[in-house]
Amino acid sequence: MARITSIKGRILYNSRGSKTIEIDVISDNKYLGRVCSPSGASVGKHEAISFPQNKPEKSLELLKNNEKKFHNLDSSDLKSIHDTLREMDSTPNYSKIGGSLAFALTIAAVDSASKALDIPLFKLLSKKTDHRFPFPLGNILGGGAHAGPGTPDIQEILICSTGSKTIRDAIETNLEVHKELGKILIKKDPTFTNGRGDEGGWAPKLKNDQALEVAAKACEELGFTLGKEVSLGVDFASSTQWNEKKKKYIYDRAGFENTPQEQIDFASEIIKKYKLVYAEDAVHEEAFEEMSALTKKFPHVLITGDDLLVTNTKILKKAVKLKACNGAILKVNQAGSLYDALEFAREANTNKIGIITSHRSGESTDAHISHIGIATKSKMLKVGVVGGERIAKLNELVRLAEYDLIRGMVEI
Ligand code: 2PG
Ligand code: MG
Repeated sequence: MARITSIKGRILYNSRGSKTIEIDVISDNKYLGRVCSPSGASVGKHEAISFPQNKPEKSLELLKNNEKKFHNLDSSDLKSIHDTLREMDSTPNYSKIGGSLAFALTIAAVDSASKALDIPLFKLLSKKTDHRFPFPLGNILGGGAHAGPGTPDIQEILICSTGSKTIRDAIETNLEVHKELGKILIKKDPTFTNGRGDEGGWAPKLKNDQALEVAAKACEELGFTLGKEVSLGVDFASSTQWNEKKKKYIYDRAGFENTPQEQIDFASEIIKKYKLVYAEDAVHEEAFEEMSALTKKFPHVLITGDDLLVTNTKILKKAVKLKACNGAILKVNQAGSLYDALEFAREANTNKIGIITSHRSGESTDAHISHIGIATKSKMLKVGVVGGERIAKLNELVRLAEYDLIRGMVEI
């Protein structure tokens, strides 16, 4: 067993250049666990808040005043660490200490324990022996809250190498499609600047349908059949379009509006036409009934809740009751602590809801979520395709393939 001997925090910057915090947890005076907090741009209403009063400095000040409470705790004992955080902040959304502190401190503690015990992090988090690789799911074309005016309203068009038998092949296939799409975009518009959105997906001046067309074309030009060797996914991030007053989805950039029923039809058309394997937040974050309709209609597509569930076990229970999804995004910082997120994963697995462990649009170069994705039996790991902070997570998967501890890819 390793015991926490010190905790320290600092202000750093995420991939968007915004301030964030990094936490060092040291066990037995020498084993360093280090984690930097990510943050979202399209944020769910019920997520843990990042920092009290939006000030990372406040979280660090609170940590400094309470650091001793964590000393001597077993750094692998997530429950005790979580409970100690909860003594500092019992609000549902970590409004006192900030979800970023809960995120970084709990993951840094187990990171430190994994070093002290010389066990890979995923194995420390899940003692089982049947670990498998999740399929990488990566943003190849971005719009919405992740890219500027002129790009599609739809936030993310994603690629998943559904036919791959190895993690390296899955990563390389995603890279190939991303690259091919870049070539197609420049051919289509010679003035295209190679601009990319927050997550490394191309950010061209295209409407939704044109963007989907070119994404499909990139797969086909490489000789792939959609829905076989590779499949497309979409994060509609529909809360961005939802206008509560008008009770309509406003597609500003494309220039149309959808009633709730038209939105279901809009998403259904896209799912069918492009043989999507994955559809995230196809309706807004409180539209449980519409999500149920889609889940019923497409039992073989991962109809996934992100803003809908915000990695919150209570909300997931409600969604399960209403059959509102068959896929669940897991973002530790939406929940707050890693303990909260693992509870969410347990609930999802018990109810056969496919887990998609995900990055945030504002990221660090940490790769802990690759381990968390394996430990939670995630079907997919949504971490982008290119960009240093995205590739760091994919490269970690390649390293992990060297161990004989992981047996191939999960089933989707
Ligand atoms: C999402 C995420 C990650 P953000 O909506 O799924 O792709 O974006 O981190 O901005 O919420
Ligand atoms: Mg999302």
